[in-house]
Amino acid sequence: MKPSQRKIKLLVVHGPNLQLLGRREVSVYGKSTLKDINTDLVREAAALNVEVDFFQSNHEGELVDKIGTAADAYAGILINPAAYTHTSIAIRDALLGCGLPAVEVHLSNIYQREEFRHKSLTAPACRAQIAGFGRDSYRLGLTGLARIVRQPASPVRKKRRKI
Ligand code: CA2
Repeated sequence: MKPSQRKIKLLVVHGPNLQLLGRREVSVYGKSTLKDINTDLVREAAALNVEVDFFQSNHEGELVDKIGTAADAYAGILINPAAYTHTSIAIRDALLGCGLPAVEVHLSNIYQREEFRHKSLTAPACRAQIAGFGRDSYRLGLTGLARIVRQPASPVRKKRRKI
């Protein structure tokens, strides 16, 4: 199989405490579990003709390691850094360093919540951010990421000759 015929693979990264979804804080994050969200993403990936793998960790270093090696196997990253969104320079640097396009997603609208959630350290390292659509943020984020990954690299502009 030619490399160009290989299916695009995208990595979905879930940050700390997201494994608790659907069991606690239901009034804020809804009833859906992480498994439900991953199931949505597998279905959406099939419709988009891409593959998805999942990684969840409560540990900053593990998230950094996974992002750091992602370019070996994946064409892009969909990430909910959860609380690390607001604190982690390490994850921001890993996203910038891995060279892959990333899309940040949040279940809640972080800008409507406590002030400390208004600042995302990781979003500037991502091509886009989607927040506030609940479980659908992930599906919408995956669609956007697939579009970004498929976009042809913009042509290098030819320098004009001085006349
Ligand atoms: O809205 C989001 O997706 C967040 O990334 C969720 C994070 C929060 O720290 C961010 O500010 C916004 C929290 C994820 C942990 O979710 C829990 C679910 C159930 C029980 C406890 C935490």
